[in-house]
Amino acid sequence: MSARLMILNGPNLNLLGTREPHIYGTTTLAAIEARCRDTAALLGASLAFHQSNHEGVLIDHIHAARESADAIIINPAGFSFTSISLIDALKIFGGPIIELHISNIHARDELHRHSITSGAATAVICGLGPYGYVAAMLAAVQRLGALPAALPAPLREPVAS
Ligand code: CA2
Repeated sequence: MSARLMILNGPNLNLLGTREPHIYGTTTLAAIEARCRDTAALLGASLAFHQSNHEGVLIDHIHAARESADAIIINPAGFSFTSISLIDALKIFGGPIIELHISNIHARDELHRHSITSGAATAVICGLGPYGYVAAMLAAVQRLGALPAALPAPLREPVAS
C-alpha cells in the first residue's frame, strides 16, 4: 500500500522564515514543503501540501481528504485556539490525524498554550521545529501500516504497549 498524505498549514505560516525567527526559525514554508516531498519519496507515499489563511479553505481540504488521503497532518496555527469548525471537520475524517506545531506551544504564553483542535487529533507533535513535519510523516505512515519494508526495523515496528 502506498500511503496518501495531506499536509495542511494554517494562517500566517506562508510567512515562515521571514518574521519572529526566535520562535519559528528561519526555514521557509517552501523549504519545509521540499523536505516533505523528499520524505514522501523515501516513504513511498504521495503528498498533497497546502497552506491557507482561510478557515473555510482548510475545511474544504479536509472534506476532500476523505476521498483523496489516508492521513492528515495539520498545523492549524492560530485556528488551533479558536476553531470549532475545524474540529468538526477533522472529526468527520476517518483516518489518522497528526496535529503539528513548530514551536512548543506548552512553553508559550497563555494565549498559545491550549490547542482545542488537539482533541480531534490522533497524536500531537510540537517543539521539534521544521523536523516535526518529517517526524509526523513517518508516524502517519507507520500508523497506516505502510512503511517500506526496506526501512530499518526500529523505525517500522511499534514498541509494544
Ligand atoms: O508553532 C507553530 O507551528 C504554531 O502553530 C504557529 C502559530 C501559533 O499561533 C501557534 O501557537 C503555534 C502561528 C503561526 C504564525 O506564523 C508566523 C510565521 C512567520 C512569522 C510570524 C508568524
